[in-house]
Amino acid sequence: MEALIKEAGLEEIYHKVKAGKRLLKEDGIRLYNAPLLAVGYLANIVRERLHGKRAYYVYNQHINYSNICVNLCKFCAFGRPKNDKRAFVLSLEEIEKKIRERIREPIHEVHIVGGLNPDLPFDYYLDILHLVKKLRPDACIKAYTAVEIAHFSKITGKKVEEVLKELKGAGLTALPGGGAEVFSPRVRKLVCPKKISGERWLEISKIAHRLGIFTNATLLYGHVETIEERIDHLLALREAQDETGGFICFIPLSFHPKNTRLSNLPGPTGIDDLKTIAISRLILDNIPHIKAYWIMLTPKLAQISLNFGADDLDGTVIEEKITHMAGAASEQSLTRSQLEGLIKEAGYQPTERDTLFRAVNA
Ligand code: V47
Repeated sequence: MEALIKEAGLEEIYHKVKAGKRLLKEDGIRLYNAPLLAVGYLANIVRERLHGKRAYYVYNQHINYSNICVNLCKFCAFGRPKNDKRAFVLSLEEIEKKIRERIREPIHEVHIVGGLNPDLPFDYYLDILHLVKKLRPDACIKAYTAVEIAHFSKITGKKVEEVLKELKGAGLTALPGGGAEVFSPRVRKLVCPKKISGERWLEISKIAHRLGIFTNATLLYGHVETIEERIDHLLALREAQDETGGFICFIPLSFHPKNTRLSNLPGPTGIDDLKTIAISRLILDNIPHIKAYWIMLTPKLAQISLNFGADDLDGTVIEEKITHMAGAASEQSLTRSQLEGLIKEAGYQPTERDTLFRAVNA
């Protein structure tokens, strides 16, 4: 056993990790109080057991169709009320233009999300999928978080099952993991009181899984939540995953305070970012992939995360709004060779993938 595990007093957790045994809530809290390198060492055991030397990325494009939102969460710098002068809605023609501008690029995923717009009809969302499918028949479409799905169900009066079936029929591949925030009702009351509950978010994800739609999951950390609330969030995801097996990837989202109504908060430190990635890898023993989202972490920290439990860097991205409106200093896009360079330098083999983590040949 490494001296750093002994020095950190993590022998018991080390033995569990080595034996593939499930960690408990106390273990998670313990790990948050342990030295970073010891936690990273443990997470790397699991990361390499699952993925060996592979590290994934996707050639993708983001489309944010509207920033008009009725929830207006305190941590969000993207959402606007509909009468705000910076409010926007993309027409189908504008979306078509964005897709066509990149049509010669080998994009394997189109990631589509937006605010909860009170005026757009459900057909608009179906039409986006039809359009993207028509223009890019071979790309996966990862669109509409569980929060948007709840909104579609509300505006149509249709059951979540029905909404999801129609979206799937129109070309949807998977749901992105946004909107989970922190499941704790205390935290939601403080930072996103109008958003669906954590229980509802989990329920909608599980309904998607039962319909054969895979989904991602997130945790927005580094604002008003406690360490215990973070661990409880991870445990709730692990329990849901035991039931359905439908989560593909977990993405810890590092809070960016700028231009939000929580701009008085400092946001997470680098140590906190890396520990959260590592502890997510260790607690979420049943979710295959952990993403270091470089847009939020910066490419530098995302690269280091590959040695701390993460196995995926997300992708090329191209025009991201949600984090950049909240002050992210990272680039709008990275090229395939930049992503591959980051991965190789961290000691891993770049593996280009699609939304479902199937390897693609460039
Ligand atoms: O739902 C909003 C969060 C999410 C801020 O599934 C913020 O592959 C930090 O979910 N600081 C959107 N985070 C991003 C997201 C995502 C990104 C990349 C890949 C995938 C995937 C999902 O970002 C929102 C919210 O939870 N968020 N504001 C902020 N100021």
